Amino acid sequence: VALEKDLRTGLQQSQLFLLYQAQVNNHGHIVGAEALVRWQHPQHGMVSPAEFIPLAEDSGLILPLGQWVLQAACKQLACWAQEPMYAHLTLAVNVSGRQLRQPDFVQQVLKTLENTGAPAKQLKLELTESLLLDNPQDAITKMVALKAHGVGFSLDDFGTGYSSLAYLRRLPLSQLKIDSSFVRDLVSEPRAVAIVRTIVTLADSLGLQVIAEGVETQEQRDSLARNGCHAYQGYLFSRPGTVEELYLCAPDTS
Ligand code: G
Ligand code: G
Ligand code: MN
Ligand code: NA
Repeated sequence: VALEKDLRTGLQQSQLFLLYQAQVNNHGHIVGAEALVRWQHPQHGMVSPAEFIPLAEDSGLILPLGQWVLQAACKQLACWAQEPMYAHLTLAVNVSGRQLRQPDFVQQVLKTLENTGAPAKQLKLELTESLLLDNPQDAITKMVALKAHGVGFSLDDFGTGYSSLAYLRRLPLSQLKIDSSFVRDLVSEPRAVAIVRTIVTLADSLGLQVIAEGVETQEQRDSLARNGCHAYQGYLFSRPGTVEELYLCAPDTS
């Protein structure tokens, strides 16, 4: 409860900030980033989102927090759009269930794109399977509306939830994100390789892009590439860092 009150204050006092983790293609060039929120608590230091996002969801603070993240991410995207070197970068933003369930979620996203000047085509919203299962029809309707403006959708932690193939067929996704648990076991477990290969095949037949998360070693990256993966994210390429740190990653010159 004390932490919740601190979070409310922290949100008002700009204690939250975004870090960016690079997403690279098969040539090793950066094609985008995922925005990951951080909280610099005045006494406790850095608090992990794994700790404060669930808290924010329970208290409803996730709504102003989520809006702050979206606004900050779109400002960054608008900045990149002005720079020829960075104009092609996409930015992925995590969306929580409670955020998506807001009746005016679509309008909020569109308004934020408009007032920041961020190009809709370069915004990717990351949703999880469990979040979508809550009320699939409502989620699909909102996704379709945003997609019509160019916003992309990535299914985060893919393979760990319970999404049926029937839903997958109906969801207007642009990307599947292979969960880090499969990536971690790739080199030691043939069954993890089989799952990765199946996800890639499924994505290819549905016309979706596949990105793997939590890629920490060259062996993992090579196994993913051999099995048809399109893009990668993880400590092997870059830790979540400031935007300046992100610029140190290899630019996409292809
Ligand atoms: O950045 P890190 O890997 O520590 O993130 C921990 C968890 O917090 C992950 O599940 C991640 O998806 C989530 N997370 C990070 N940033 C955000 C955000 O801006 N909004 C939401 N809803 N979740 C986030
Ligand atoms: O749930 P989501 O996938 O959005 O969260 C991403 C989380 O994974 C963040 O907390 C981020 O810091 C973490 N992360 C990113 N890359 C790696 C990695 O290579 N290894 C590990 N262990 N964690 C990672
Ligand atoms: Mn994510
Ligand atoms: Na994930």
